[in-house]
Amino acid sequence: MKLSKSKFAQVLLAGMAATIAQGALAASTLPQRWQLNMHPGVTQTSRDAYDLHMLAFWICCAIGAIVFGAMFIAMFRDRKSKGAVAATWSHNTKAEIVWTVLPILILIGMAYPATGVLINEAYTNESQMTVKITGYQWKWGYDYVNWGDKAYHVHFIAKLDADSDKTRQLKSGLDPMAVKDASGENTYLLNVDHPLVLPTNTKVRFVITGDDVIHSWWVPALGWKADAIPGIINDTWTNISEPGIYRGQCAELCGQDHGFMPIVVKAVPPEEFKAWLEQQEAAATAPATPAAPATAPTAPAPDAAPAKA
Ligand SMILES: [Cu+2]
Repeated sequence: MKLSKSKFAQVLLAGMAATIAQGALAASTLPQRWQLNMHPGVTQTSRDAYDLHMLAFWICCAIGAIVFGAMFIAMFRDRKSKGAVAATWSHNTKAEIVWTVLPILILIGMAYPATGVLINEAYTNESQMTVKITGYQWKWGYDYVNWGDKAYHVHFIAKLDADSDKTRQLKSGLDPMAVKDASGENTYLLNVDHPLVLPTNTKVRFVITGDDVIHSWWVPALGWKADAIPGIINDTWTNISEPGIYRGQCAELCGQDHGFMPIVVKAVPPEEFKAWLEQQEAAATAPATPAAPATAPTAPAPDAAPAKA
């Protein structure tokens, strides 16, 4: 397993290239090779969660450095070969108070900002639109309830995209790595036929429920996950700052196809969203107005009656 100098340089360069590529792909919220940290996400909630995670991380680093530092200094400086003799005292009230009170203070220091973030996340008032999300075995239902003051009747089901579905079949012989979206990103089991389209810079309230078993709606870039429980309505909200495609998955083991019900959120600027929503609304309400099928079945009826007589 000896690496020659040139081979070593090649490996090093490849590693550096991968790191640079990761930086270039920072805009993507999909996990990247060699990614070591969480993605900060695209909402204030997700950035708050990221900041809390970093706060806890640095506190852990500081504690680790102090504890292991003290341990290694003691082991090195006071080692037996240097003639160190162990102390004989066993209790020290002052030290015990310090190592009890200090962790309590650290925990309070971490819990205080975390509670603020949780309270903010639960505050669904003053939302500008409402979307109802329903978990089914094994797909997601979306209902656009309102946007601003206007009620909407847009409803659709989002399920695993055809490419992933074909590829996942037993003995399909298809290559999962070949399932890609328009940007060339591998989206095997991460793409749906109808993404949830949402406007950016808009406070969107979600009411989330389940139709059969417990599911959980989770898009990491938005910063939270919410259980979809039959008979219960959970509500939460988001406000996406950047247009883009954000992917997630059902995060509650919900049956044999649990791994095949991804979530895709497509965030677009409000003007684009308005046009899309109006188009969907027109399509949703259109069939009722012309009542085309109603005229067809009535026509044969008079013929049928005399024939019978
Ligand atoms: Cu599920």
